Amino acid sequence: MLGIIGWVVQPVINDTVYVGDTCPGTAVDSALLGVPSAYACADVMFLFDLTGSMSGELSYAQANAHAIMDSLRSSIPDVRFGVASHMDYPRAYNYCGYSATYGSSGDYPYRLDRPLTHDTASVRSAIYSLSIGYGSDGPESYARALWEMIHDTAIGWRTGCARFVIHWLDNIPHACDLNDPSRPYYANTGVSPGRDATAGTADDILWYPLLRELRMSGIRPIIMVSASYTTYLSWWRYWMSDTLANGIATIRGSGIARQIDSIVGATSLVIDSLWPMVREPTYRPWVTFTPPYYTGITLTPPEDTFSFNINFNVPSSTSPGLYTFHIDYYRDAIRVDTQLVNLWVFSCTTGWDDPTSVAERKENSLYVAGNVMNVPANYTVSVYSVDGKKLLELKSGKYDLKGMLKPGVYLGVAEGVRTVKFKVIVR
Ligand SMILES: [Ca+2]
Repeated sequence: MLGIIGWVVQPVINDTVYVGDTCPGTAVDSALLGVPSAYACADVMFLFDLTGSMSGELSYAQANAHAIMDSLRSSIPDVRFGVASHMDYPRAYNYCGYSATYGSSGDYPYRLDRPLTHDTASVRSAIYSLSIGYGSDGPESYARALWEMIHDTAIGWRTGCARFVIHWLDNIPHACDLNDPSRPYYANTGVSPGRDATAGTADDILWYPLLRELRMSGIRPIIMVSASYTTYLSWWRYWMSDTLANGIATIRGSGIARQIDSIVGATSLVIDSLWPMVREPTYRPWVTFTPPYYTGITLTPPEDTFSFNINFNVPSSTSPGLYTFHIDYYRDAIRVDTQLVNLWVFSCTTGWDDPTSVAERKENSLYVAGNVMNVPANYTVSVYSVDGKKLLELKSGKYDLKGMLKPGVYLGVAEGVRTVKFKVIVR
């Protein structure tokens, strides 16, 4: 039979050492997770539609790039910025009931202009180096550009930080599934052909699955609809609604720095779902959380706390030893906290593991009784702390551990005729 004797939950959430109890193999503890109502860090991509009608928007963004970044930096301690842009595919398509020339020669459907960086001067210069193209028909390669926000690994999103894409645009995407009359907004805008630029292949991008994927990736779009062409604002509001992409769509206003700062700030108060997960798949069946998640949260500044009961269930076939894994806590798709778990699993044979219930012991055998350990002639016992540090090596003899170790739980490893790992409690 196996049991959990001691585990340590390291400081990220609570600087507390948890000590488990006795066999059999289930132990319970709880974690209290503090969630601040402001972001500690964020990554922000500026994504520009550079088709002909967007020239006023680009000039405005260029003139205000510094103010936007300064404003966000004053409210979020650690924020990085990047730049990407698009016009449309520079060719004609005739697919899923729509035929048109998407863009002109020189247009492109997606380009990463500056990966995420703390260097705001380089971001500003990347925005200044953008230039307006064409775009031909009304719909543009928005689906492709937003898809790349998830799949272009060169962007460099950080796992533990809030993620935003500020997309400056004025039209609607190409995508075959946009033409769905069961939706409140629909139009026939043709194929979004994906990276291979070929219609009807596996990498074609569908709009509604993309909205869901953005949401699942924790990438929150902030759609800045051009102030000079607001026809599609209600469409984007629908697509950004909390059941689809869960982003924000608004008209680009005249105080853009403050506008973006306040949108980003408002998102930090709302959490769809807060949930813990064991990072290493092997250990997932070992742990259950109660509740498994919290949902529909609106935070009250400066911080709210959420508690989880953690139940460890070590499979009966597990070998004794130290098992180390992580519990990650996510707010939506963003990892906000981590606990390191060091879990000792002992051989829980009666008489070895519980010093208070040793029924039979002989003077020349290995036994622990209270704080006293007897090590027989043919054995060496090493005593380890629960985080794996070797503290003692005991040869043959009788030892009062009270004078040798602080009160607590330790691992004993006896090596001799056989090897036994057992719990040592010093009171
Ligand atoms: Ca177009």
